[in-house]
Parts: sequence; C-alpha cells; structure tokens
Amino acid sequence: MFWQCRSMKLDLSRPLIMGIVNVTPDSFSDGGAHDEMAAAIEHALRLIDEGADILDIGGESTRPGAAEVSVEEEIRRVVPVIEALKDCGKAISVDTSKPEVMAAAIKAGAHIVNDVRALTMPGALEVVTKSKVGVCLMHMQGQPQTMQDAPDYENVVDEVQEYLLDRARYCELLGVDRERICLDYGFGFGKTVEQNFALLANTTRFVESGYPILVGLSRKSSLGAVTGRSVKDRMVASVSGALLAMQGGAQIIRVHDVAQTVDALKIWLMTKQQRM
Ligand code: YH5
Repeated sequence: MFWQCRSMKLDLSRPLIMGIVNVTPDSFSDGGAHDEMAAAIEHALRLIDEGADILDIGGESTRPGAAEVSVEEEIRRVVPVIEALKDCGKAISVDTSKPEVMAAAIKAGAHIVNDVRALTMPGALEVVTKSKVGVCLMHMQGQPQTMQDAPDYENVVDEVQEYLLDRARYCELLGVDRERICLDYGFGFGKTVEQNFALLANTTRFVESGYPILVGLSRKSSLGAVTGRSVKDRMVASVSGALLAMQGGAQIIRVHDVAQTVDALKIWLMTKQQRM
C-alpha cells in the first residue's frame, strides 16, 4: 500500500512516524521570528535524526481554548520552515485548515496537507485539487474552542467512520485522487475520554476502509485523564497508545516523541516479518 504525496510515493508496508514540529512563539523561544524559525528547523532535523518519516509543520495551535492565528501570521511561521526542509528527503506536511496557508505551503514545497477540518473551509478543497499533494482528512465534532463542552454521539465509531468516508468520496468527486487520501478519526477532537479509547480500540475498522489511517494521540489530555499525568509526563502513555494504533493497523502515527516511538515500532516490527 502507498500514499501518493506529490512526487513522493510513501510506502506503507510498515507504519510511518510523523514527527510534530510546532512553529509557535511559546514552543521554543521567546526571541524574535528568526529564533522561532531556527528553533523549529533545528527541532525538525533532530526528529529526522531520531527516525521520523514525515515532518508535520504547524503554525496554529488547535488545542481547546488556544488563540486564533491570522492567515498572514501562520504563513510567516510555516513557509520559511517548509522552504528550509523541502529537500531534506522526508515528506513535509503542513498542519493547517486555511486555504491561503495551504497554497503558500504547497508553493514552498510541502508534500502533504494535514487538515483537522478535513478541507471544509471555503476554498481549501480547490487548493488541494489544483495540486497533487497528499491530504489527511480528520474528523472533528464542533470547533476547537468548544469541541470538548458536550461531545455527542449515538455510536462514535459508526458516525466518525461515516463522516470520513463521505468526506473522502466528496473529495474524490471534486478531483482528489483516491491514492492521495489518508483518514484520521481525530483522537481528542470533540470526544470524551471513553469515546477516544473506543476509536483507538476500533482502529482496525477504519483500516478496513482501505484508505491509509493516521492516528494522533501524542500527549493528549485523554492520556492525562487516564494516567493522572501532566503533558510533560505523558511519553510512556503516548508510546503505549502509538503501539496499540500500530497493532490495530494504523499506517501513520503522529507523535512528539519520535525516538521513543521508533523503539516501539522496532519491537512491533519484530513480531511481523518486516524490515525497516
Ligand atoms: C491529530 O490527531 N492533532 S494538533 C492537545 C494536547 C496535545 C497535543 C496537551 N493535529 C492532530 O497534537 N492532525 C493535531 O494536549 C492533528 N491528527 C491530525 N491529522 C493537537 C495536538 C495536541 C493537542
């Protein structure tokens, strides 16, 4: 199985590790724009060294209650980082919902658009259709500011699955090749702790859809709810969740802790007859 991302055909015969690179003022430095960019690039290079297959560059926080960022500011944050990394040999993903940011990122060389809003912002689908980038369509109930207020489902697995398949079909209808699409059930996005784990436990159901499945649970609050640990102490819970996602057949795992997740991947691979 492959995921076609522009010129890159990602081989999904083993799970790929997507390393998270946040380009936000608070993540790395309190210096100026240059420091912020330099720190993000340095971090990305470290993640490559640790074994990341894909780098996910994000300039806007989608955590509940986070401040919104303007189009101009988001472009200012992510574009220089993408330009610096575009020839590093790894696939470059941009984590955004804004069509203008997608267009700027694609122009700068990004291979993947990773959208927690599944290309629902006006103009987003058109930007993606005009290029050949890979796209990750994620499910979210509500909007980041309020999504955790009252998650509501009759059957979370069925409803998320139906949403994602509808969205994939619609994107295909408007011209996104099937081989370019990846789906993500959106762990932590408008779901209770129980609902998040119901999705994780049913990863195989999503894998059976035939589309590549991306899972992102790294450091998320549901892991904190179960372990009683703060964000900085959720590495073991994150790697445990990543391993469960791999065992369920997920092909792309989005993580902060690349080195530790690669160790888990190596152990997992020994139980399959596959090679790195
Ligand atoms: C995702 O799951 N998540 S940004 C809250 C946290 C920790 C981490 C402390 N973009 C996903 O990583 N894209 C984000 O609590 C994503 N799938 C895809 N495809 C949120 C995040 C985070 C939020």
